[in-house]
Amino acid sequence: MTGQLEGRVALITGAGSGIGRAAAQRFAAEGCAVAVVDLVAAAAQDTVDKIIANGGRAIACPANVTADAEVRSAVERTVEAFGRLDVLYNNAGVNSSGSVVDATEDDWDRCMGVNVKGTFLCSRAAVSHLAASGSGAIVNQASVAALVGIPNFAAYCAAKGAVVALTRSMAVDLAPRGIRVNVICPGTVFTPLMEPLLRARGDGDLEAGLAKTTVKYPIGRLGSPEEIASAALFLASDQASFLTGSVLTADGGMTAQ
Ligand code: 1HS
Repeated sequence: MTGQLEGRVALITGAGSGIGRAAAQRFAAEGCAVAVVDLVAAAAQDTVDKIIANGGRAIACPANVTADAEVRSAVERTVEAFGRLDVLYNNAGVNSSGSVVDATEDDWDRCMGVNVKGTFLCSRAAVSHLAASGSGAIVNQASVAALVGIPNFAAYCAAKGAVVALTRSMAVDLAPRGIRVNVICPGTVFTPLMEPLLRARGDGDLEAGLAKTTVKYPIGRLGSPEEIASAALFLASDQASFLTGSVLTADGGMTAQ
């Protein structure tokens, strides 16, 4: 590893599993102290234990990203522990089920709450610290679902589209404070978030669902959490110093067709 985030501090939401955990581990390996935020305390602690076992620095901050008081507490704990905050990776997300015909209101509210309101609340709580760092960066997590219609995924498509629009809004508003804001649109990665969708797509057969999904990807496979973490690292680092308001697809060509 090359120390791309040496001396920096990052807060990563949804870092108890999947892409968030991979990013927490990668950022730590690049010299970054990491606040691991997750709804599930044990999952957050597990990520922290893995980082510390590899000689990195991390703390667990269990929090619900839709609850402002919990979000603010996680940010303040991070700054107390590590003295600063340079990077916010708004990775926490949930999917949805159903088309506009049959999606439920509860499903819609939960999906918009975690994906969109969570991004808003975490960003709002972090802005003053990111501005003070002098190298502040926010990385938001959207999806290819922000760019193309995915069947039976109405709320998720809408939520991720909103995250892209919010990213552009934040990029404009926060540039004068020295904070860059960019968004990743990952294609499908096999994570706990995706497993139910893939299983449903295969009528209960996960392998069949995976096969139906893989054919959508010109590169011939799904992504890995580590590949999305690499994209996040780039956007968080000084390597991306002229990027703000950018929408980075990391999707094996899925939206290039
Ligand atoms: C959940 C993730 O953001 C991907 S959206 C679904 C894309 S695909 O499986 O229909 O190619």
